[in-house]
Parts: sequence; structure tokens; C-alpha cells
Amino acid sequence: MEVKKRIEELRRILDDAGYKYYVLDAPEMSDYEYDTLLRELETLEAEHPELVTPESPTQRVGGKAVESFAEVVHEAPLESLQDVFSYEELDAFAQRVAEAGEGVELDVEPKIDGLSVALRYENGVFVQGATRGNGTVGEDVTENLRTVRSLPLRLEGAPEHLVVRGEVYMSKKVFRALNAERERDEKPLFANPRNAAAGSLRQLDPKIAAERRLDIICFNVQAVTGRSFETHSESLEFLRSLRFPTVPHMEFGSVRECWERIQAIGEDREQFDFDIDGAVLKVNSLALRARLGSTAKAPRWAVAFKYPPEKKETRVTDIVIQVGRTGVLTPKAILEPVRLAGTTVTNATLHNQDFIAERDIRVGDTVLVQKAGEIIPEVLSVNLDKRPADSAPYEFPTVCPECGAPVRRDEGGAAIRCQGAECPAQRLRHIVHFASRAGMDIEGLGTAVAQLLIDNGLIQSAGDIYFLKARDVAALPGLGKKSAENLISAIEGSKANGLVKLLGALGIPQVGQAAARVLARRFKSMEALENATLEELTETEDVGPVTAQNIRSWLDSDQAMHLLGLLKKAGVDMTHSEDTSDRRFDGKTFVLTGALTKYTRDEAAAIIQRLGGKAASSVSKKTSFVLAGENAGSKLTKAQTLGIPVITEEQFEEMIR
Ligand code: 0OX
Repeated sequence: MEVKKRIEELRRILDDAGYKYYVLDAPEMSDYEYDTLLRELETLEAEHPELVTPESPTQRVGGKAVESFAEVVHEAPLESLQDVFSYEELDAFAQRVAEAGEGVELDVEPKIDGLSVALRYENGVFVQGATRGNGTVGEDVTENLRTVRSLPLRLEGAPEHLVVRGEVYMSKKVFRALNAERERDEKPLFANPRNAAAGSLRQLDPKIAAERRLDIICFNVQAVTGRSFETHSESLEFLRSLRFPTVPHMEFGSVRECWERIQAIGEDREQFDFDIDGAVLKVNSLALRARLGSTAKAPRWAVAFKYPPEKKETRVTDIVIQVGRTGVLTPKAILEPVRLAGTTVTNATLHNQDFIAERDIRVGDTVLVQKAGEIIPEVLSVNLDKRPADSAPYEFPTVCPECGAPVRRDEGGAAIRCQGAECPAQRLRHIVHFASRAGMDIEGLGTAVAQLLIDNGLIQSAGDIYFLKARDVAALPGLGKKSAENLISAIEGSKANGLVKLLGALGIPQVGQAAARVLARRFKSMEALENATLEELTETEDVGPVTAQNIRSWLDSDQAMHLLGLLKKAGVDMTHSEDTSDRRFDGKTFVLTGALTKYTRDEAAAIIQRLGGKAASSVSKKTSFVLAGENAGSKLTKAQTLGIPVITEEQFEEMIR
């Protein structure tokens, strides 16, 4: 068959499979078959670059990272909604619209808690997507929207020009997985799916946006040529026929019925895979909408009903203290389980000592808890009528519950911190942070493995990991030879990470990845940093006096001398020399296998990492390339079955040239 035809056929099959999977949630094709066809398309497109088009399913993550987003002036404004909070207000709205028309039909939709966007299609091809911005001017986030799998990149039988409004969101499932991953990597958690979606949609690098697996649901035709509709529901049906994911909607002739539907949406909110922040009530007739028009703020033909945040009473069965990596003691209330806003709540943060004291929260108290879109519920107040007669004010510990060392309140702050240098809770968290993605990025060294290594006396500090023996690790329960070897090779590989990653890993208070980069550029080596005076540190760009003092104190601590001593002995690279601007392997994962002749595995891994890529130990669907040397074995076979490109050392050299 002619290549062009086959490419066209593959795109149609893949688009269709994607629609069934991502929009209808009824997959008809196996992942394997999908991947095989996608790879065939990728290969054909690579051979015929002139046939590549931006709406091809291979181009979802094709966009380049940008410095900032361009402005987009919306063809039709993306209006916002007037909020109402009660049945009376809803009824008043219905009466107002009834004055302008007979037998008014109203449409009820859940209000998805995400970010509004406008999607522009020309001749059925998705050409531009923009955020709402201020409603008149938004930002061009086309490349990030292209990564949203439920968004069609091209439409069959579409009008010449079409602008659709929808809500981008992160499903609750993806949100939970994302936060679990961030917790493992010791990255700050997103407070709710909306914030996570907002952060992802405004990523300058579409590759990161793609990893966030956003979704979209459409709810309005903003502009269209050659078509007209009588009602809103008709326009939604039109969008559905074009394979857009569309908002669930129902039409009613009375406010009562609308109210019942609104209540049902509120009660069933768990069933949706998106968070909702209300329900939307819209006039269905488009002619009536036009007559009603808009105020400066919002259309007169629609309102948003806001559900009151759910609050419930429950009992505090205990107050426990967690000790963080930096030694801060954080109190947490353990609650009698209670259903709240769709989840079972079993604990609530109490923030710090002052929070407890101001509200006089005690063990045994009945408290009012609220979950208003945030993941962690809050204690609002204590019901004093239900306080047991024998209760006593909560006493904040004066020693660390993990290690017994004294605690001290931060000067001018609310945090209470453990002063013990050997605190086991801090030690574990320190090691996990050291190995996390934000640190030395050692695959396979998470909390569970670190705990196992500590419990079995194999390590005491992060520096000890470089002296682990595969034999000892393999003997640990649940690890085995293979994973032990993988862990050791990941640890070995991390030695070449360089000063930036190392500084981010050390856990120096207030030194994260950004400060690590600045310090590495300024001082070039750990030795120079160790010899830096407080003045020199303070003069460093973006390093304030507090951070400078933190760095100096940390460098002077016994803990630092011990740790850096071990790292030096292990041969960890403590210098910053290379040009880190070249990120050509960003997002790419390599697996090295067989005997290489020109590099050691560690050297090859270091080169990959320097260019922004990752060297992993086992082949999976996520692997981008397998670099195979002589006598490559099972990894090579696996790569071939998965259809992952296998490259030789020579090809690798080409790629890094
Ligand atoms: C939503 C949503 C938002 C149309 C013109 C003014 C409001 N977040 O789910 N907006 C609208 O309607 C717009 N409908 C929705 N379902």
C-alpha cells in the first residue's frame, strides 16, 4: 500500500482506539496492539518526515519547551458565572428568566472544578488552545492541551471554523497517584486536583504536562460556521457527535426538578472522576439566551449553585506527633472515621503547637471538621458541650518522640524542632531525601528499602549507601539478587551526578534544587564551598543571609563532616564543570546492556544524565532506547518484543556528538 494511505489509515485506527479508551472509557484494543500500530506510524513518519502533521497521534508530546506563553484574544469571551447559594436564589433566577420567555427549559450540569479553556479547530484540525485568563485574553497553551488524550486533535465532518469551551481537570485517580509519587520524592504536595491541573496546564515544558495525564470535558460552542442550533442541549449533542467528551446534562421545565437534580449531583459527587465545585443552571433556548444577554460580569441566562462545604462532628481519639526531615514536630489529630465530601476522613492536621493551644483541642474532644476542596481536612472548632469531664489540655512534647532529644521552638516562628543530631526519624527521611528524584535520583531506594537497610544495620547515614555490598543487600528479606544488583548499580551510577544534584540531596536547610544550581555554578566544587566565608555565601546570587548562615552552619556540623567524608571516600563526584544547558535527552530513558567497549556503564550513564536523560536498569514500555553492547541478553530480547529502539555504541556516539 502507498505509504501516505497507510499513514492515514494508522492515524484513523489510532484516533478511534484513543477515543474509545479515553472518552468512552470502553477500550476495544489491547495496549500491545495500540503500541505496535503507534510504533509502525512512528517509523513511517520518521522515514517520511514530510508527511508528519501536528494532529497526528504521534505528535501529542511533540511540542518544545517554551520560555513563556503567548497571549490569545478570545473570539467570544469566556464568561464567568454568578454564584447562588440557596433554593430561594435559584428560584429568583428562574423567575427572572421566565419574565423574558414562555415555558422556559433549564439545563443542569455539574460544575467541574478545573480550568476553562477555549479550543479552536480549523477545517477539523485542532490549531489552538488557550486558557480563560481574564475572559477576554488568555494564554496559548496549545502544546500542553495537545497532550490531553481525551481531546480530539482532528474531527470528522467538522465545520470550517469551530471554537469549543471546556474544562481541563485532573481526575481524582491521577491526582492521588501524582501526590503519592510526590510524597515518595519528597516534593510538596498539591492541595487539590484543581491546583494540580492548573500547575500542569501552565507547564512550560509539554513533556511534563503530558506526564500529568490531564483530562477535558466540553460544555459550550463558542463559535461555529455553517451550523446553527436552537438549544444548548442540541449544541452539546453536536459536540458529542464530533467525539468531544461532553458534560453530563439534563433539561427540566421547573425549578423544583432542577433543584432535585442539583441535590442528586451533590450527593453523587463521588461517582464523578472529577471534583465538582457546584452545579450550573442554564437556559436551554439559545434565542432566549440572546435576548437575556449578559451583565459586565456574567451572562443573565446562567447561574452556578455552590454546595456548602461539608462539615461534620467527630471525636479526637488521639493526638500524634510526626517528625519531619528537618526535625519539625507536626501534630496530627487521629479521628473517629467520618465520611466527608466523598472520602473517609481519619485524621486532620493540627499544624503546630499554637493551633492546638488557640482552639484548646484535647484528646477526647468532639470537633467540627471541614473538607473544602483541600485534601487534608481541618479542625474548625471544639464542641465544648461534649467535652468529657476528665479531659486535660494537650501538652506539647518537650522532647522528640522519636529520639528523646530536647526540642526547641524556632526563633520568631511557630515550628518546634528536634535538636537531636542522631534522631532516627530524621535519619530515615534524610536518607530517603538523599536518594529521591530531587536528590541523587537513585532508583529503588525509597522509604521501605531505606528502613530495611537501617533496621539490618547496613547503613546509618546517606554516605553508607556507597559502601553497600550486593551480597549483603541480596540477603535482606524480600529483595533478592536481581533487585540488589539493580540497586547497587543505581547507587554506583549516582556517583557521577555532579555537584548540583549532590547539593540538592544533602538536605541543607533551605537548599533545594534551585539554590543547589546557583551554588554549584558559583563555587564549582564542594571543596571551594567548604572554604567559602559567610560573606562569600551571602554575596551569591539568590542566596539570602539566612540561607547563607544555614549553609555555613551545616558545613561546620559534625554530621556534614562525617557525611562528606564518606562521600569523598566513595568517589562521589563533587565538582561542577560541564555545561548543563544541553538537555537533549530530557524525558528519555536508556537501558544499558551487554559489554560496552568505549565506556564503562557508569560513564555512559553519567553522559546520559548530564544530557538530561535517565539510565534505568530494566526494560519497560517507558524505555526510550536500549544501548546494547556485545553479548547482550534478555534485555535485548525484551526490547525487541516491546518494539523499543535498540542502538549500538556507535549510534549512541552519534546521538551525543
Ligand atoms: C464547568 C462549567 C463552566 C458558559 C458561559 C458561562 C458559563 N466548570 O463545568 N461553565 C459553564 O458554562 C459557562 N458550564 C460548565 N459546566
